[in-house]
Amino acid sequence: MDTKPAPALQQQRSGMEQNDRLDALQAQFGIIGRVSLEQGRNDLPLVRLNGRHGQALVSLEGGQVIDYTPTGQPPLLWLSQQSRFQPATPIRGGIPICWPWFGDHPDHPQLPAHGFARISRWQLLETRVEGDSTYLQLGLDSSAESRALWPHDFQLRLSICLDQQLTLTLSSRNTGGRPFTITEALHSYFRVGDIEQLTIHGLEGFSYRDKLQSLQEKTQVGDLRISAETDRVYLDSASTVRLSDSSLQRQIHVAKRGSLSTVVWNPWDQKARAMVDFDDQGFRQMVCIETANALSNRIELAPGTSHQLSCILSSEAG
Ligand code: TA6
Repeated sequence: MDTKPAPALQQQRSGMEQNDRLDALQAQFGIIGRVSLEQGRNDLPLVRLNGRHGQALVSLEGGQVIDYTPTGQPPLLWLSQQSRFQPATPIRGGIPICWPWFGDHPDHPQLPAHGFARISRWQLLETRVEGDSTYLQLGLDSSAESRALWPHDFQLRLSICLDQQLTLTLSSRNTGGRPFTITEALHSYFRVGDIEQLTIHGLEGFSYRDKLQSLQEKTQVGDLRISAETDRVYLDSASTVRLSDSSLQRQIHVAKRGSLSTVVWNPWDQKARAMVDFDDQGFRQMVCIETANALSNRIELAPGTSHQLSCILSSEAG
């Protein structure tokens, strides 16, 4: 196992080369009025999806949705203004892809937290439009660099559908000759008006592991309100979570398929200040509700088999 810090999992490109490449991607994948390529901060390539019901912005660096704004509403996702937008560096906010491990690597804590998918350059594979639905598919396959971090062969596909909701499906396929185990998360950062005016429904009665108290097992009693640092992994739960935001007068629904864990995280003030890419007061306008398979909900994949993890995000005023 390579114990050096994670190598940058993509080649640096010159400015000109990047522009040429973006033009080529636009020519191959652009769809007038619905899909376009653009350069984000530090020239990172972004794919903008448009539709009657909203718009979304996806970074090829990390395969990460960084904006989702339903028509007539404020953005649904939170994105730190301090995010660094550098290659091989996690983007703080949106929907990071945590794969092939959630949290610290179980045996090698010096490896990148939340795995390497979110610090890799994903390939743009397909775009298409069907009526009001706009589709995008990204891919990340095993490589010499990834094998240096995790000695398995895989094929990852992220399918994104923008219509009346935003659906992400992360498909993991074992293309090697040995079984492997993954933990994973669509680590969604939701934008709220005021964290202390938010009620989280749908987790009552489920047991969770409290990451702030050595993974102590507890049970959720009633709805969840957040008024301090919170970092919990709810287990064996396939339920939809509803965020009732009385500040923005909005209900957000986080439905899921192929996921038995739901992670709830807010760093609160001290942790937020300690993170250079996290706005000091940003914790007041965000909460992470993560669609995951973590801890005992890990996934074993035999050679030639695959697993799909989906989150379906929707919202309405009220
Ligand atoms: O999902 C919750 C969590 O695991 C927290 O413990 C915190 O570490 C958060 O993810 C953010 O992790 P990151 O590596 O993106 O700073």
